Amino acid sequence: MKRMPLKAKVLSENQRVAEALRKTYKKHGILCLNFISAPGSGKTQLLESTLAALDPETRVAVLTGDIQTDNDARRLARYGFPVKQICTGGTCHLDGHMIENAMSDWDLEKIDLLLIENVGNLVCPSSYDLGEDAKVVLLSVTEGEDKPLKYPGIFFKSQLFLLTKVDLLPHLKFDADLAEANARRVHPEIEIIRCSCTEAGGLDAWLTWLKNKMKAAKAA
Ligand SMILES: Nc1nc2c(ncn2[C@@H]2O[C@H](COP(=O)(O)OP(=O)(O)OP(=O)(O)O)[C@@H](O)[C@H]2O)c(=O)[nH]1
Ligand SMILES: [Mg+2]
Repeated sequence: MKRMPLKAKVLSENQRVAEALRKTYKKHGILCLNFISAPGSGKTQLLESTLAALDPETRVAVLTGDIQTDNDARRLARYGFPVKQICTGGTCHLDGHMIENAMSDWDLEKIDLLLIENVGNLVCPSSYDLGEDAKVVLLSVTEGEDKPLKYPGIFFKSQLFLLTKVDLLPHLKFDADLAEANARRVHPEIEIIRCSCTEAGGLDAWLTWLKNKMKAAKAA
């Protein structure tokens, strides 16, 4: 009998769990977004500002992955929505089992939007389907315009690219148009939004995208 390499085995087991998660989200009418970036690109800050901006009646829940510490969950829990930290204990990505376990004591009928902050890493999380409706990749303006070309996997798989911290552009030699063109070389249809969590209105386009996505999910 031909033996399957271990990595392929792990990925195919994850795929099985991801398909089950996808069905679960569909059954309960949950829109799930998986946020991926290098450490420090601003995932937690974006989610904090998003939770602060959402109507308190929005039925949103957050899972946040980290190798160590529950810092991010503590930051996110301040907004009054259910939040759980997933500590991976060294693993550089979240997988389907971790999501299943973390949600096991949540009443999924009470959730319309599930936001998952992945472990800070631009490579490993891209291989692990979490059953999400869309991956959202973040790249901040301090990271270099070439990153979509150097880490094409995640830009290829993401529906949306958020270029973060654009309030810093006046202080940097960063060509935002070039970064976006590089992302489009990898994934011509990728949607791109420039964001800032420190400027008034800096998240308006992102919040509109999110609300439209929620409306579309409800109508489906
Ligand atoms: N100037 C500016 N700083 C920002 C913005 N968004 C985030 N930051 C800062 O960037 C730093 C990292 O932000 P985090 O939200 O912790 O980044 P992260 O991607 O969650 O990091 P990990 O969870 O460690 O991967 C913090 O000091 C934030 O205050 C922004 O829009 N503008
Ligand atoms: Mg974080």
